[in-house]
Amino acid sequence: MDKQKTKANNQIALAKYKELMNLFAARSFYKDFKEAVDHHFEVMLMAPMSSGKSTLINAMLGFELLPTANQACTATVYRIEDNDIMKEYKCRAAFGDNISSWKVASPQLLKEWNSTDECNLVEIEGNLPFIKNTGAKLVLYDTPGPNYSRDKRHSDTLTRALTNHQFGVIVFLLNANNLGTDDERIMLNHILDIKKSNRKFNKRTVFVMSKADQFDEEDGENLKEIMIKVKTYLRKVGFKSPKIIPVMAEAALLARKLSNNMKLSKHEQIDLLKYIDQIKASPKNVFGSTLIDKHIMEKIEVGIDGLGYNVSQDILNEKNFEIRSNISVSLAELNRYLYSTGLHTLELYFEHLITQEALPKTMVKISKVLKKHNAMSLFNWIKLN
Ligand SMILES: Nc1nc2c(ncn2[C@@H]2O[C@H](COP(=O)(O)OP(=O)(O)OP(=O)(O)O)[C@@H](O)[C@H]2O)c(=O)[nH]1
Ligand SMILES: [Mg+2]
Repeated sequence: MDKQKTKANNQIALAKYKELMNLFAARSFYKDFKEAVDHHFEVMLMAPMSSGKSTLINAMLGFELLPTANQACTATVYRIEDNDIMKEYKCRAAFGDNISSWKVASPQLLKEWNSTDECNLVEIEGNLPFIKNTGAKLVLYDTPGPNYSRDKRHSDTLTRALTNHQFGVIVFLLNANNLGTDDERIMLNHILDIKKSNRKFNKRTVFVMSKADQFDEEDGENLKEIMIKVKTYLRKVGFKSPKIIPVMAEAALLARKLSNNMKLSKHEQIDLLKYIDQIKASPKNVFGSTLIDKHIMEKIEVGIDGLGYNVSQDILNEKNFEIRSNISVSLAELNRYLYSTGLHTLELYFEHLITQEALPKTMVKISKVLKKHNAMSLFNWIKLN
Protein backbone atom coordinates (compact mmCIF):
# COMPACT_ATOMS: atom_id res chain seq x y z
CA MET A 1 0.00 0.00 0.00
CA ASP A 2 2.80 2.40 1.06
CA LYS A 3 4.77 1.48 -2.02
CA GLN A 4 1.78 2.32 -4.20
CA LYS A 5 1.33 5.67 -2.44
CA THR A 6 5.00 6.57 -2.92
CA LYS A 7 4.79 5.65 -6.59
CA ALA A 8 1.72 7.85 -7.05
CA ASN A 9 3.41 10.73 -5.24
CA ASN A 10 6.49 10.40 -7.39
CA GLN A 11 4.37 10.55 -10.51
CA ILE A 12 2.66 13.72 -9.31
CA ALA A 13 6.05 15.24 -8.49
CA LEU A 14 7.33 14.36 -11.96
CA ALA A 15 4.26 15.92 -13.60
CA LYS A 16 4.66 19.10 -11.51
CA TYR A 17 8.35 19.25 -12.35
CA LYS A 18 7.55 19.03 -16.06
CA GLU A 19 4.90 21.73 -15.61
CA LEU A 20 7.48 23.98 -13.93
CA MET A 21 10.07 23.41 -16.66
CA ASN A 22 7.48 24.18 -19.35
CA LEU A 23 6.63 27.38 -17.56
CA PHE A 24 10.23 28.60 -17.55
CA ALA A 25 10.70 27.42 -21.15
CA ALA A 26 7.84 29.72 -22.24
CA ARG A 27 9.44 32.98 -23.26
CA SER A 28 6.55 35.17 -22.18
CA PHE A 29 6.63 33.75 -18.61
CA TYR A 30 10.40 34.11 -18.40
CA LYS A 31 10.20 37.72 -19.63
CA ASP A 32 7.37 38.64 -17.21
CA PHE A 33 9.12 36.92 -14.30
CA LYS A 34 12.43 38.66 -15.05
CA GLU A 35 10.64 42.01 -15.22
CA ALA A 36 8.91 41.36 -11.88
CA VAL A 37 12.14 40.63 -10.03
CA ASP A 38 14.00 43.50 -11.71
CA HIS A 39 12.70 45.98 -9.17
CA HIS A 40 14.60 49.06 -8.05
CA PHE A 41 14.71 50.93 -4.77
CA GLU A 42 15.75 54.44 -5.70
CA VAL A 43 17.50 56.79 -3.29
CA MET A 44 18.08 60.39 -4.23
CA LEU A 45 20.82 62.30 -2.42
CA MET A 46 20.09 65.99 -2.01
CA ALA A 47 21.97 68.82 -0.27
CA PRO A 48 23.52 72.20 -0.88
CA MET A 49 26.93 72.13 -2.56
CA SER A 50 29.96 70.68 -0.78
CA SER A 51 27.85 68.87 1.82
CA GLY A 52 29.63 65.57 1.14
CA LYS A 53 27.14 63.74 -1.13
CA SER A 54 29.73 62.36 -3.55
CA THR A 55 32.15 61.50 -0.72
CA LEU A 56 29.37 59.49 0.96
CA ILE A 57 28.81 57.41 -2.19
CA ASN A 58 32.57 56.91 -2.64
CA ALA A 59 32.75 55.66 0.96
CA MET A 60 30.02 53.13 0.13
CA LEU A 61 31.99 52.03 -2.94
CA GLY A 62 35.24 51.84 -0.93
CA PHE A 63 37.25 54.07 -3.28
CA GLU A 64 37.06 57.49 -4.95
CA LEU A 65 35.13 56.89 -8.15
CA LEU A 66 32.97 60.03 -8.18
CA PRO A 67 34.64 63.45 -8.43
CA THR A 68 34.68 65.44 -5.17
CA ALA A 69 36.07 68.89 -4.28
CA ASN A 70 35.94 71.60 -1.70
CA GLN A 71 33.94 73.80 -4.08
CA ALA A 72 30.95 73.30 -6.41
CA CYS A 73 31.95 69.99 -7.98
CA THR A 74 29.32 67.55 -9.23
CA ALA A 75 28.03 69.04 -12.46
CA THR A 76 25.63 66.37 -13.63
CA VAL A 77 23.28 63.72 -12.23
CA TYR A 78 24.91 60.35 -11.45
CA ARG A 79 22.85 57.17 -11.33
CA ILE A 80 24.58 54.31 -9.52
CA GLU A 81 22.91 50.90 -9.74
CA ASP A 82 24.02 48.29 -7.21
CA ASN A 83 24.68 44.92 -8.80
CA ASP A 84 25.74 42.34 -6.19
CA ILE A 85 27.42 39.98 -8.64
CA MET A 86 29.47 42.40 -10.75
CA LYS A 87 33.24 42.48 -10.18
CA GLU A 88 33.96 45.71 -12.09
CA TYR A 89 32.18 49.02 -12.55
CA LYS A 90 30.85 50.09 -15.93
CA CYS A 91 29.53 53.48 -16.96
CA ARG A 92 27.98 55.42 -19.80
CA ALA A 93 27.00 59.06 -20.27
CA ALA A 94 24.19 61.00 -21.94
CA PHE A 95 25.14 64.07 -23.94
CA GLY A 96 21.76 65.55 -24.84
CA ASP A 97 20.06 62.82 -26.91
CA ASN A 98 23.27 60.87 -27.53
CA ILE A 99 24.21 58.08 -25.14
CA SER A 100 27.74 56.69 -25.13
CA SER A 101 28.44 52.95 -25.12
CA TRP A 102 29.17 51.18 -21.80
CA LYS A 103 32.81 51.58 -20.73
CA VAL A 104 34.92 50.46 -17.77
CA ALA A 105 34.35 53.14 -15.11
CA SER A 106 37.39 55.01 -13.85
CA PRO A 107 37.80 58.22 -11.80
CA GLN A 108 39.62 59.81 -14.78
CA LEU A 109 36.79 59.12 -17.24
CA LEU A 110 34.13 60.37 -14.81
CA LYS A 111 36.15 63.52 -14.14
CA GLU A 112 36.41 64.13 -17.88
CA TRP A 113 32.64 63.74 -18.36
CA ASN A 114 31.97 65.91 -15.30
CA SER A 115 33.85 68.79 -16.90
CA THR A 116 31.89 68.55 -20.16
CA ASP A 117 28.99 71.04 -20.24
CA GLU A 118 26.85 68.86 -22.52
CA CYS A 119 26.86 65.81 -20.21
CA ASN A 120 23.51 65.62 -18.39
CA LEU A 121 23.49 62.08 -16.92
CA VAL A 122 26.13 59.52 -16.02
CA GLU A 123 25.01 55.96 -15.32
CA ILE A 124 27.20 53.56 -13.33
CA GLU A 125 26.59 49.90 -12.58
CA GLY A 126 28.60 47.78 -10.15
CA ASN A 127 28.66 46.34 -6.66
CA LEU A 128 28.16 48.47 -3.57
CA PRO A 129 30.03 45.83 -1.55
CA PHE A 130 28.44 46.45 1.84
CA ILE A 131 24.78 46.48 0.78
CA LYS A 132 22.73 43.36 0.04
CA ASN A 133 19.84 43.75 -2.39
CA THR A 134 17.03 41.61 -1.01
CA GLY A 135 14.12 41.82 -3.41
CA ALA A 136 15.16 45.06 -5.09
CA LYS A 137 18.30 46.68 -6.42
CA LEU A 138 19.47 49.83 -4.69
CA VAL A 139 19.88 52.75 -7.09
CA LEU A 140 21.58 55.90 -5.79
CA TYR A 141 21.28 59.29 -7.45
CA ASP A 142 24.02 61.83 -6.78
CA THR A 143 22.87 65.29 -7.77
CA PRO A 144 24.73 68.58 -8.17
CA GLY A 145 24.47 70.71 -5.05
CA PRO A 146 22.61 73.71 -6.37
CA ASN A 147 23.22 77.18 -5.12
CA TYR A 148 19.50 77.61 -4.78
CA SER A 149 19.30 81.27 -4.07
CA ARG A 150 21.08 82.25 -7.30
CA ASP A 151 20.32 79.86 -10.10
CA LYS A 152 16.74 78.74 -10.74
CA ARG A 153 17.79 76.16 -13.32
CA HIS A 154 19.17 73.94 -10.54
CA SER A 155 15.92 73.93 -8.64
CA ASP A 156 14.05 73.10 -11.88
CA THR A 157 16.39 70.17 -12.51
CA LEU A 158 15.72 68.80 -9.06
CA THR A 159 11.95 69.23 -9.33
CA ARG A 160 12.05 67.27 -12.60
CA ALA A 161 14.23 64.57 -11.07
CA LEU A 162 12.02 64.32 -8.00
CA THR A 163 8.74 64.07 -9.86
CA ASN A 164 9.85 61.99 -12.86
CA HIS A 165 11.32 59.03 -11.00
CA GLN A 166 9.89 56.48 -8.61
CA PHE A 167 12.33 57.30 -5.84
CA GLY A 168 12.21 55.10 -2.78
CA VAL A 169 13.52 57.76 -0.41
CA ILE A 170 15.21 61.13 -0.42
CA VAL A 171 18.39 61.29 1.62
CA PHE A 172 19.00 64.87 2.62
CA LEU A 173 22.49 65.72 3.85
CA LEU A 174 22.84 68.29 6.60
CA ASN A 175 26.39 69.60 6.50
CA ALA A 176 27.77 69.70 10.07
CA ASN A 177 30.06 72.52 8.95
CA ASN A 178 27.26 74.64 7.63
CA LEU A 179 23.95 73.97 9.35
CA GLY A 180 20.82 76.09 8.93
CA THR A 181 21.88 78.02 5.81
CA ASP A 182 19.38 79.75 3.52
CA ASP A 183 20.15 77.26 0.72
CA GLU A 184 19.45 74.32 3.03
CA ARG A 185 16.13 75.83 4.17
CA ILE A 186 15.06 76.58 0.58
CA MET A 187 15.80 72.99 -0.48
CA LEU A 188 13.91 71.56 2.50
CA ASN A 189 10.89 73.74 1.71
CA HIS A 190 11.17 72.68 -1.92
CA ILE A 191 10.72 69.00 -0.90
CA LEU A 192 7.74 69.91 1.31
CA ASP A 193 6.17 72.00 -1.51
CA ILE A 194 6.44 69.11 -3.99
CA LYS A 195 4.89 66.82 -1.39
CA LYS A 196 1.95 69.19 -0.86
CA SER A 197 1.30 69.83 -4.55
CA ASN A 198 1.64 66.23 -5.72
CA ARG A 199 -0.59 63.63 -4.03
CA LYS A 200 1.29 60.72 -5.59
CA PHE A 201 4.54 61.91 -4.06
CA ASN A 202 4.86 59.72 -0.96
CA LYS A 203 8.60 59.39 -0.61
CA ARG A 204 9.95 59.75 2.85
CA THR A 205 13.00 61.88 3.65
CA VAL A 206 15.86 60.47 5.71
CA PHE A 207 18.50 62.85 7.05
CA VAL A 208 22.24 62.31 7.21
CA MET A 209 24.35 64.61 9.34
CA SER A 210 27.47 64.62 7.16
CA LYS A 211 30.99 65.48 8.38
CA ALA A 212 30.02 64.41 11.93
CA ASP A 213 33.75 64.47 12.76
CA GLN A 214 33.53 68.26 12.82
CA PHE A 215 31.96 68.22 16.27
CA ASP A 216 34.77 67.89 18.74
CA GLU A 217 33.81 66.74 22.23
CA GLU A 218 37.03 68.30 23.55
CA ASP A 219 35.77 71.70 22.41
CA GLY A 220 32.57 71.11 24.37
CA GLU A 221 30.48 70.29 21.29
CA ASN A 222 28.20 67.44 22.26
CA LEU A 223 26.90 65.59 19.19
CA LYS A 224 23.91 64.14 21.05
CA GLU A 225 22.70 67.60 22.10
CA ILE A 226 23.27 69.00 18.60
CA MET A 227 21.25 66.14 17.08
CA ILE A 228 18.29 66.87 19.38
CA LYS A 229 18.43 70.56 18.37
CA VAL A 230 18.56 69.61 14.68
CA LYS A 231 15.56 67.31 15.16
CA THR A 232 13.59 70.18 16.72
CA TYR A 233 14.62 72.46 13.83
CA LEU A 234 13.50 69.91 11.21
CA ARG A 235 10.16 69.48 12.99
CA LYS A 236 9.63 73.24 12.88
CA VAL A 237 10.41 73.27 9.14
CA GLY A 238 7.70 70.64 8.63
CA PHE A 239 9.22 67.14 8.85
CA LYS A 240 7.13 65.28 11.41
CA SER A 241 9.38 62.57 12.83
CA PRO A 242 12.81 63.01 11.26
CA LYS A 243 15.25 60.11 11.25
CA ILE A 244 18.82 61.45 11.40
CA ILE A 245 22.01 59.42 10.94
CA PRO A 246 25.33 61.14 11.67
CA VAL A 247 28.14 59.90 9.40
CA MET A 248 31.91 60.46 9.19
CA ALA A 249 32.10 59.55 5.50
CA GLU A 250 35.66 60.69 4.88
CA ALA A 251 36.93 58.59 7.81
CA ALA A 252 34.99 55.58 6.48
CA LEU A 253 36.35 56.09 2.97
CA LEU A 254 39.96 56.14 4.20
CA ALA A 255 39.44 53.06 6.39
CA ARG A 256 37.89 51.18 3.46
CA LYS A 257 40.65 52.24 1.09
CA LEU A 258 43.19 50.87 3.56
CA SER A 259 41.29 47.59 3.95
CA ASN A 260 41.17 47.36 0.12
CA ASN A 261 45.00 47.58 0.13
CA MET A 262 44.96 50.97 -1.62
CA LYS A 263 47.84 53.31 -1.03
CA LEU A 264 47.05 56.36 1.10
CA SER A 265 48.71 59.70 0.37
CA LYS A 266 50.65 61.44 3.18
CA HIS A 267 47.65 63.72 3.84
CA GLU A 268 45.27 60.77 3.92
CA GLN A 269 47.54 58.91 6.38
CA ILE A 270 47.51 61.92 8.70
CA ASP A 271 43.74 62.32 8.36
CA LEU A 272 43.05 58.64 9.02
CA LEU A 273 45.24 58.66 12.16
CA LYS A 274 43.40 61.78 13.33
CA TYR A 275 40.00 60.15 12.75
CA ILE A 276 41.13 56.96 14.54
CA ASP A 277 42.24 59.02 17.57
CA GLN A 278 38.89 60.79 17.57
CA ILE A 279 37.01 57.48 17.42
CA LYS A 280 39.19 55.87 20.11
CA ALA A 281 38.39 58.75 22.46
CA SER A 282 34.68 58.03 22.11
CA PRO A 283 33.88 54.92 20.01
CA LYS A 284 30.10 55.17 20.37
CA ASN A 285 29.79 58.92 19.95
CA VAL A 286 28.29 58.85 16.45
CA PHE A 287 26.35 55.63 16.98
CA GLY A 288 24.92 56.83 20.29
CA SER A 289 23.67 60.05 18.68
CA THR A 290 21.81 58.34 15.82
CA LEU A 291 18.09 59.06 15.74
CA ILE A 292 16.43 56.04 14.11
CA ASP A 293 14.22 53.16 15.29
CA LYS A 294 15.52 51.29 18.34
CA HIS A 295 15.23 47.78 16.86
CA ILE A 296 17.47 48.72 13.93
CA MET A 297 20.00 50.23 16.30
CA GLU A 298 20.08 47.01 18.32
CA LYS A 299 20.96 45.06 15.17
CA ILE A 300 23.80 47.43 14.37
CA GLU A 301 25.16 47.48 17.92
CA VAL A 302 26.21 43.83 17.51
CA GLY A 303 28.74 45.05 14.95
CA ILE A 304 30.07 47.99 16.87
CA ASP A 305 30.94 45.68 19.77
CA GLY A 306 33.32 43.82 17.52
CA LEU A 307 31.33 41.03 15.90
CA GLY A 308 30.72 42.80 12.61
CA TYR A 309 30.81 41.49 9.05
CA ASN A 310 30.34 37.84 10.13
CA VAL A 311 34.03 37.05 9.77
CA SER A 312 36.05 34.93 12.17
CA GLN A 313 37.66 37.11 14.82
CA ASP A 314 40.96 35.16 14.55
CA ILE A 315 41.33 36.06 10.89
CA LEU A 316 40.38 39.65 11.62
CA ASN A 317 42.96 39.94 14.39
CA GLU A 318 45.71 38.35 12.30
CA LYS A 319 45.34 40.53 9.22
CA ASN A 320 47.19 43.82 9.58
CA PHE A 321 47.21 46.98 7.50
CA GLU A 322 50.00 49.50 7.63
CA ILE A 323 48.83 53.12 7.73
CA ARG A 324 52.43 54.33 7.66
CA SER A 325 55.73 52.85 8.75
CA ASN A 326 55.44 51.37 12.24
CA ILE A 327 51.71 52.16 12.55
CA SER A 328 49.38 49.28 11.70
CA VAL A 329 45.84 48.31 12.52
CA SER A 330 44.19 44.89 12.40
CA LEU A 331 41.17 44.24 10.19
CA ALA A 332 39.12 43.74 13.38
CA GLU A 333 40.06 47.25 14.54
CA LEU A 334 39.37 48.72 11.09
CA ASN A 335 35.91 47.14 11.06
CA ARG A 336 35.15 48.53 14.51
CA TYR A 337 36.23 52.02 13.36
CA LEU A 338 33.97 51.65 10.35
CA TYR A 339 30.99 50.92 12.57
CA SER A 340 31.91 53.94 14.67
CA THR A 341 31.83 56.23 11.59
CA GLY A 342 28.09 55.66 11.18
CA LEU A 343 28.43 54.71 7.49
CA HIS A 344 27.49 51.09 8.09
CA THR A 345 24.48 52.28 10.10
CA LEU A 346 23.28 54.06 6.96
CA GLU A 347 23.99 51.01 4.77
CA LEU A 348 22.06 48.73 7.12
CA TYR A 349 19.27 51.30 7.19
CA PHE A 350 19.08 51.11 3.37
CA GLU A 351 18.95 47.30 3.56
CA HIS A 352 16.16 47.60 6.12
CA LEU A 353 14.17 49.97 3.87
CA ILE A 354 14.67 47.72 0.84
CA THR A 355 13.31 44.70 2.75
CA GLN A 356 10.48 46.68 4.37
CA GLU A 357 9.32 48.72 1.40
CA ALA A 358 10.60 47.32 -1.88
CA LEU A 359 10.48 43.56 -1.19
CA PRO A 360 6.69 43.44 -0.57
CA LYS A 361 6.13 45.32 -3.86
CA THR A 362 8.37 42.85 -5.70
CA MET A 363 6.43 39.92 -4.20
CA VAL A 364 3.10 41.45 -5.34
CA LYS A 365 4.53 41.75 -8.88
CA ILE A 366 5.71 38.11 -8.80
CA SER A 367 2.33 36.83 -7.62
CA LYS A 368 0.62 38.78 -10.46
CA VAL A 369 2.90 37.07 -12.98
CA LEU A 370 2.13 33.66 -11.46
CA LYS A 371 -1.60 34.34 -11.65
CA LYS A 372 -1.35 35.60 -15.23
CA HIS A 373 0.38 32.35 -16.27
CA ASN A 374 -1.96 30.13 -14.23
CA ALA A 375 0.96 29.00 -12.11
CA MET A 376 -0.43 29.73 -8.65
CA SER A 377 -1.58 26.13 -8.03
CA LEU A 378 1.80 24.78 -9.07
CA PHE A 379 3.63 27.08 -6.64
CA ASN A 380 1.17 26.31 -3.85
CA TRP A 381 1.85 22.60 -4.42
CA ILE A 382 5.63 23.23 -4.22
CA LYS A 383 5.13 25.18 -1.01
CA LEU A 384 3.04 22.39 0.60
CA ASN A 385 5.52 19.67 -0.33
N1 LIG B 1 35.79 66.74 7.51
C1 LIG B 1 35.10 66.10 6.57
N2 LIG B 1 35.09 66.58 5.31
C2 LIG B 1 34.35 65.92 4.39
C3 LIG B 1 33.58 64.76 4.72
N3 LIG B 1 32.94 64.35 3.60
C4 LIG B 1 33.28 65.22 2.62
N4 LIG B 1 34.13 66.16 3.08
C5 LIG B 1 34.75 67.25 2.30
O1 LIG B 1 33.74 68.15 1.85
C6 LIG B 1 34.06 68.65 0.56
C7 LIG B 1 32.87 68.45 -0.38
O2 LIG B 1 32.65 67.09 -0.56
P1 LIG B 1 31.82 66.53 -1.83
O3 LIG B 1 31.62 65.07 -1.58
O4 LIG B 1 32.46 66.93 -3.10
O5 LIG B 1 30.44 67.31 -1.64
P2 LIG B 1 29.15 67.34 -2.61
O6 LIG B 1 27.97 67.49 -1.72
O7 LIG B 1 29.16 66.17 -3.51
O8 LIG B 1 29.41 68.70 -3.40
P3 LIG B 1 28.80 69.18 -4.85
O9 LIG B 1 29.06 68.07 -5.80
O10 LIG B 1 29.56 70.41 -5.18
O11 LIG B 1 27.37 69.44 -4.63
C8 LIG B 1 35.32 67.91 0.10
O12 LIG B 1 36.44 68.76 0.32
C9 LIG B 1 35.38 66.72 1.02
O13 LIG B 1 36.70 66.27 1.25
C10 LIG B 1 33.65 64.27 6.06
O14 LIG B 1 33.04 63.24 6.44
N5 LIG B 1 34.40 65.00 6.94
MG1 LIG C 1 29.20 66.03 -5.54
